[in-house]
Amino acid sequence: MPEFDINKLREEFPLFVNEKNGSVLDFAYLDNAATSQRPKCVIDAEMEFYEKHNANPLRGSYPLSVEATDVYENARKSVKSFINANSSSEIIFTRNTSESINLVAYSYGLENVKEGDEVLVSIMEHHSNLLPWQMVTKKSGATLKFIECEQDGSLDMEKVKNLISDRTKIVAVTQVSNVLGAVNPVKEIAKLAHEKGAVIVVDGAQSTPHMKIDVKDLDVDFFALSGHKMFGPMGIGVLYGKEAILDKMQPFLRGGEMIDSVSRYDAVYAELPHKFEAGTVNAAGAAGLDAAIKYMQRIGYEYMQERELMLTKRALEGLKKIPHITVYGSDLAERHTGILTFKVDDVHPHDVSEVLIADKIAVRAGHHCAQPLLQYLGVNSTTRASLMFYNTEEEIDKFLESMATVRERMGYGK
Ligand code: 7TS
Repeated sequence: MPEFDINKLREEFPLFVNEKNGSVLDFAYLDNAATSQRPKCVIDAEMEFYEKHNANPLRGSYPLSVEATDVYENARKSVKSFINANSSSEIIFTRNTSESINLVAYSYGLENVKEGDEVLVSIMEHHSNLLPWQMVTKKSGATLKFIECEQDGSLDMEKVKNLISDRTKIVAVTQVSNVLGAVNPVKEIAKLAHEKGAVIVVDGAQSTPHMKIDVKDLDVDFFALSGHKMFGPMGIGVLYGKEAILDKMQPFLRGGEMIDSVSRYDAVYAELPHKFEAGTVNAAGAAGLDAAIKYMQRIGYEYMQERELMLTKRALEGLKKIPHITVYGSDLAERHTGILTFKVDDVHPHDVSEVLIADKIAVRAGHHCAQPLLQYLGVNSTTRASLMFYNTEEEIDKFLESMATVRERMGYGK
């Protein structure tokens, strides 16, 4: 495993470097589950597209447009290898995970889910992997069913097995919960879904920054990810889909560059993946995502995971020592994927985050776009710290020191 100097690695992130004096910023960014920070190579790649290759990709045959197309299509190849898809045709660029899942809901869900059918989701879904299925089941007259999780955030596979029946058409689950950090056994769920003839849609927004994804090994039908959560740009996401399924689906959006030919009243759609990419694409974003993938490959999951676990352990063990704090989900740092969601007795989660903000620590408070999970946990809102490998022990200690003062500063004593 390569060894890196973490301070040197942090210097690759412009936001961690104070522009004025070149020293590292005195600011702990612990909201990585909302969006990661981006290394300079990603920002440069995006800028380089506009500075050196800018033309509308996939259209002109003049050299600049061909270059733009190459940048865009090379990014697609990069994503294909990154998640081990069979072919680049299975990689559709979208804006983000939300759009990817909506694509599946509109183009696959509405066509294939009928009255009497069932769609199964887990209770820990982000709204992005819930609302589209609410829409599909409401429009089709199908039933939306929920897999509830255990106290530690895990799924009881016996319960999952019992919930998947011949009526199940779609199983939509997140690989990693953005609230509990729990990792769901998507490979096993995919097997159960396939045994009953259902397809599985996996929300990979929170998993891709932290673990190797192999869609072939997982045998999932659809997999969605967001560039901005994995060191890439905002506004670029991916939908992976098995070619045989994507081929049969109708387009989600219609317009420029997604056609083969058009007559007055009809159109023949383009082949995959362009059938699903209407209008001018985000080529600069794709270039940035390509750079993010190369960045992750340079650092390696092994190094990132080791650091994340060390930091998560430090934070979790530290929180456990402070009275009146409850951390949701597993007792084990290994099961948190760097995400720690917690409450402080008597103190509103937004007040907790205000104390942390006053101490220059950025966390998120609220329902984290997973309201049904919070209702299931019996809370309205929580505070969440989410870590990335580039966080430091000093930042965790600063966070813990601040957390130890929350109740006192809010007038509840120690
Ligand atoms: N799925 C999961 C599991 C997520 O955590 C998020 C974003 C999304 C889907 C949506 O991703 P988007 O790129 O389409 O916006 N989660 C969060 C969060 O936890 N805090 O801010 C955004």
